[in-house]
Amino acid sequence: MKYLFISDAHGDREILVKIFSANKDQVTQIFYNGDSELASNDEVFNNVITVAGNMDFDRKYEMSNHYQTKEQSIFQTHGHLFGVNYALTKLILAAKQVSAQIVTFGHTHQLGVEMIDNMLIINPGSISQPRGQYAYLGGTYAIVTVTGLTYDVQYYDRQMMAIADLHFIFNVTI
Ligand SMILES: [Mn+2]
Repeated sequence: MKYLFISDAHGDREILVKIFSANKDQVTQIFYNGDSELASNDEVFNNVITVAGNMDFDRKYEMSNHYQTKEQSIFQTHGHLFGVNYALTKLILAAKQVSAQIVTFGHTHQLGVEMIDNMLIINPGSISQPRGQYAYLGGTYAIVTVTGLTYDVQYYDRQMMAIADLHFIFNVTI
């Protein structure tokens, strides 16, 4: 299974068209984590799972999603409702309530990935307005490849080039 996570384009529709069209047939599912500032029914989001960001005023967006398949349980939300600028505690508690294996969010515009309590917690960063130590990359998204109990996490830049320093392997412990 391969999942593409991307967030916080803030009106930069063209980059979403580019990345989605290049990847839609290559991954199992694309998740857009909010703050597109586009309509929820924009055709760019066809077959993409979206959530509302604090800058999305279309009320048809979901505030969070629980994606559940036979293989995977993924909790997706933008993050502002869970105070992710301050701590991940509330987000993690909500994810545990749905027995999530992967938790994905945005909002901070800072990429990050770690395992907490056997859950992969991933922020793909902002594709258009990155902040923090990786802002120089100009924007990022991430692809997670799940093989058995292993998560392979690769971040990409706006040119869809893999960033060598941002490749991580995590294992679920049983
Ligand atoms: Mn944002």
